[in-house]
Amino acid sequence: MNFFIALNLCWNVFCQLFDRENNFLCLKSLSQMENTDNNIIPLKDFRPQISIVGRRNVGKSSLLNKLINQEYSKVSESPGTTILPVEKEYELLPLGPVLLVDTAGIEEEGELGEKRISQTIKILSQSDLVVVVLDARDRLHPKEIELFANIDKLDVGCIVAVNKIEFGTNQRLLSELKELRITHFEISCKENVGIEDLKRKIIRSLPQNHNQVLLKDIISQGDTVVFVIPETRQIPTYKLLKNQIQLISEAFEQESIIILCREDELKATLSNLKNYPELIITDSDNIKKISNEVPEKVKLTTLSLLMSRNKSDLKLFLRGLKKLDQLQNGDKVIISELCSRHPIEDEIASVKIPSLIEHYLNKKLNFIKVSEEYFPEYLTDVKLIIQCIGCSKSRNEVRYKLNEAKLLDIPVVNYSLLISYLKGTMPRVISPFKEALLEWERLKFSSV
Ligand SMILES: Nc1nc2c(ncn2[C@@H]2O[C@H](COP(=O)(O)OP(=O)(O)OP(=O)(O)O)[C@@H](O)[C@H]2O)c(=O)[nH]1
Ligand SMILES: [Mg+2]
Repeated sequence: MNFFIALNLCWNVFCQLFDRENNFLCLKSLSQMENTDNNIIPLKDFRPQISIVGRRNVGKSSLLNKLINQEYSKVSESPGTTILPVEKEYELLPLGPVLLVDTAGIEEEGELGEKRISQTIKILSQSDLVVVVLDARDRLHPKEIELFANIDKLDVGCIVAVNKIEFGTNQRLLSELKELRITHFEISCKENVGIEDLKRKIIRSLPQNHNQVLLKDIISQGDTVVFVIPETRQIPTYKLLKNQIQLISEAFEQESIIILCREDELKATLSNLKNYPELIITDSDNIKKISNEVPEKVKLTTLSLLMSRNKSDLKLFLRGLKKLDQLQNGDKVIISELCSRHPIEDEIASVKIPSLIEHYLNKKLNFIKVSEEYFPEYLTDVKLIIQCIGCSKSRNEVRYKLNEAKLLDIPVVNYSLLISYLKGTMPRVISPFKEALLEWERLKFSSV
């Protein structure tokens, strides 16, 4: 037990030494920390983002100003006033800090207009909630219908505000919204009508659990968790340290017992226990071996799957995985790297994954490795995206990348789920995650 108390103290120190900007543990001296602001947590990552979108001149900037009760974003009667996104950090009480983003209008013509639209689409993919503003006098514009379709693909929360209602509301607009099963709020920024109700709706609609946990929600008080420390010969220790510490800390907070051992100590560790542990966490590389050694009734998963779940959406990846067996000779598959600075990941992307897939399918595919911030526009007819876990990226950065794939309607799976599948350890590795397991059953995978 003393070990855990010591560990908890260490955790507090680690938290202070931890450079969140790079998501690495930086072993800086305390004096260095005092002299630099590198250890400041970028607030944007922890604030839910609410984006205000819509056509030009509908009153987006007026709404932002009404929500914060300040003249912050420029309002004018000429369409196209907001050209670049306007961000405002704000305490939306009683919820807390949020980031409000006012955007350029979406229906502009020409090259510049297109640029602004794609900028707005990128903003959508970074949003936790979107407020679409419509003009009460008009019918739905094709660009607005396209906007709703994109929001739908992203699975992001959306509130529709019909503004300028003092002019009367177009009945055809109302029936078009009804047809699309879109509920709306009627407001007037000019007359200050409906703003408070809209604000309350925004607060209620923001997703809870903005900062997800790695382990806490799948273990209970008194559970025993065995964490098999992965072989760190090739992977720099500092990269894994952060996640290992988070796991240990969450188990500690949950009043679970966590036992750390090396792979070659697992057998001895298990035989020293009176009962089997509730959960074993290991590494993708040794998952097959361990799953053969440990009885089926013991839940087993990998650290990378816990991280994937924390940073993204296992259900989305399962749907992408389903497409793997449908790939044909010559099909284009993107291997998408977010953390290109580690040579080991380079090797996984360019060698390990392609050869595992080609061996499994017995087909020759056209693999394209992409490590840019956004997928290049020339990428057409892509059958599958294989996404890295993004271990050195924040949850939001991974989410933006996945949203891009969603907007392009391309199925996406990530490294850890794909490797577990190819190694024949599915669905066992998702056994601790109820929702993912249900999705697996719903998709009715053929057994590997
Ligand atoms: N009558 C009336 N006018 C409004 C209302 N809300 C905004 N306006 C006016 O509509 C015009 C456009 O408002 P903005 O807030 O600049 O609209 P926007 O959507 O940000 O426009 P762009 O930045 O050009 O895309 C301004 O003249 C506002 O005063 C409203 O509820 N009623
Ligand atoms: Mg504006």
